[in-house]
Amino acid sequence: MSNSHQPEVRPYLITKKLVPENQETPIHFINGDIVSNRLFFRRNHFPYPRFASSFYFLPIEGLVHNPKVFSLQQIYSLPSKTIKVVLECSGDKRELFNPKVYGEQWGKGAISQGIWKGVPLRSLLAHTGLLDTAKEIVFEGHDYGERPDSSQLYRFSRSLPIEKALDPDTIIAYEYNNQPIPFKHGFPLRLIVPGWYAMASVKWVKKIIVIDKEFKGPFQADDYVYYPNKENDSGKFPVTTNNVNSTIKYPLNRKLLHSGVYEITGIAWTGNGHIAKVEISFDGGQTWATCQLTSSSKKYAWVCWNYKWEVLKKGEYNILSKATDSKGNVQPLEPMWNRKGYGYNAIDRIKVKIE
Ligand SMILES: Nc1nc2c(c(=O)[nH]1)N[C@H]1C(S)=C(S)[C@@H](COP(=O)(O)O)O[C@H]1N2
Ligand SMILES: [Mo]
Repeated sequence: MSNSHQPEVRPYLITKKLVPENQETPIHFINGDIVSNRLFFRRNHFPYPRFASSFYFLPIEGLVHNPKVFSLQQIYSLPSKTIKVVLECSGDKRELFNPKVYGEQWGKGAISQGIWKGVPLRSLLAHTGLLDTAKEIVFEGHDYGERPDSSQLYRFSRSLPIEKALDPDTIIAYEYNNQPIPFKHGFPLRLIVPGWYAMASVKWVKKIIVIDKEFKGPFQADDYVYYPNKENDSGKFPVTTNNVNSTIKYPLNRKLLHSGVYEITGIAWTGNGHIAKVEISFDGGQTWATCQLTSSSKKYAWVCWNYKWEVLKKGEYNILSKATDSKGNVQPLEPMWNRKGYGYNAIDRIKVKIE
């Protein structure tokens, strides 16, 4: 409980847009490794869908031996898997790109983490079988609407290559943090693709279709593609795995502090293996010290880290954090600039002044 003379104060989401709803997590005020439903970031392309969840079935069709329609009860009764997963929007930290890019100007909070429970997609596909010609699996969401570039109606749909779809950790989830998934996050069924940027984790899954070619929907072929060139599409490639990354949570950027001892805290995450180490620099990256990881580093989850900083001398300090993952990926000093502003993962940087 807070001081009895003080009303309780608590953080809120940071509003970027209301319809469709885009709000970011106040990441600097998230303690620990589970983000409650209330503070989970929200990213939508369309207004929320309307459908009757009491009459919900999940069809799997297309290039399968036995097309099937699963009821929610059937899905709940199959052996489940529970995984702690970071979901990070590929536009997280977009506002930090230089030169600037168009698109929602996300700060550092288009990311959240929690515990997802569901049935491995491969268990459902084991019931239908896959034809030899199967190449990709398409997930259609219930939500639809117009895109900025046309008046045509599109559904939010994306595909996965067969290998990723059959990964035992790719699940059709029905619970978040031990509760039914909140409606805004995909109730009753959401695809969860651990290790990939969150656009892959399709909410409100309506239908699963197996196809024999590359899916060309606009959320696959136009958006969520890295375009390294400003003027043309040469060198483009799809957004998939989360880049190794870290964020300093405390102190806040541009804080005025007195000399003393501070605990600098943050998180680090990767889509490749797990976080191997996090380092911190106070001299613009010339020398690095190792941070302490306060939780064990697990695949798909962020790790919390801290560093005890004793600072006596007045002045301005640049504080940099740099994560390395178990596959040897290291955060770069500069991000890979791309026209739509995806995958920002440069070394995190704040500035404080000791006075
Ligand atoms: N059906 C559907 N699924 C979706 C989206 C969407 O607009 N519709 N947005 C995607 C994107 S880009 C992100 S970052 C995450 C956001 O999930 P959240 O709103 O639960 O945080 O959902 C993904 N899945
Ligand atoms: Mo996203």
